[in-house]
Amino acid sequence: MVLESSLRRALERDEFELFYQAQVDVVKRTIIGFEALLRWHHPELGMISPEKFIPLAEETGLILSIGEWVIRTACRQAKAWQDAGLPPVRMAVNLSGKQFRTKLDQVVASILLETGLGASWLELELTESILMRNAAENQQLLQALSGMGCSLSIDDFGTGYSSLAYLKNFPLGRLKIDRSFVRDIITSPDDRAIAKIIIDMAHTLKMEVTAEGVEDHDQLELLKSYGCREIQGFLFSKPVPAAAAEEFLRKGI
Ligand code: G
Ligand code: G
Ligand code: MN
Ligand code: NA
Repeated sequence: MVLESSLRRALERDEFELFYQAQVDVVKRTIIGFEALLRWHHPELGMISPEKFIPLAEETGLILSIGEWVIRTACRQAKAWQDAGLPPVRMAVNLSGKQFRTKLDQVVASILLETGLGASWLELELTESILMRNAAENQQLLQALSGMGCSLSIDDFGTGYSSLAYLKNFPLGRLKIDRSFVRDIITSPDDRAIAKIIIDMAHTLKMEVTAEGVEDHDQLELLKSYGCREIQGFLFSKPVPAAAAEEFLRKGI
């Protein structure tokens, strides 16, 4: 398949780029982190969404080398901003299920060593499906990553096949409320109830919580009134290239 062969060459041809979306402390109105989001500039097709090529990367196993590139590039960027004297921020990276296997801890450890980024600045976003499978092996990996100081969060929380047991069994620091619950939060009492319950549950379990997909002030104010302190969404910023993200860090959002 054509897309597959170009995906194979994309790394060596330097066609990937990370965009960064701000995560904002809504009380202090400061950026406390960025989520790194992968972009592929295909030479003929233009920009291709990760929704299209991540599944292909997973099928072909290319996700391992691409995923490693993502972690390295994100860590390097976070360290460069720190070295430039900008306010230090957390860097969140999405992990695919295929990446989540033995030796991921070693991969992450060597990238942290190589880039010089402190482990506590790196957050790994996991899906519920990652957390649901082969518990024993997973538990070791999660403990190893958490033990070396990385933060772990659950992405798209509430949309997967969840078991609340993993919230107590695994060293997870943050829930990210899926944007499908935020979208209609003003008009849908059900979505509102779900968002509120996730926020309360996170706080009860001494976890942090981030609402995703916040696009307007009404959503923001409602989430704030529920005690959600951190938001990510187009209201503050879309995912942007590194230079634009750096501007936000310099001038504020
Ligand atoms: O910004 P957005 O269109 O980039 O992201 C689309 C989807 O692709 C999201 O579900 C996001 O989690 C996923 N995604 C973006 N970047 C990466 C990445 O580096 N690795 C993995 N596994 N998924 C990513
Ligand atoms: O699955 P994950 O949460 O990693 O994916 C992040 C995706 O959500 C990216 O595609 C990003 O562009 C998108 N996104 C982030 N903020 C918003 C928002 O406020 N509105 C919408 N519609 N999408 C958003
Ligand atoms: Mn994510
Ligand atoms: Na999400």
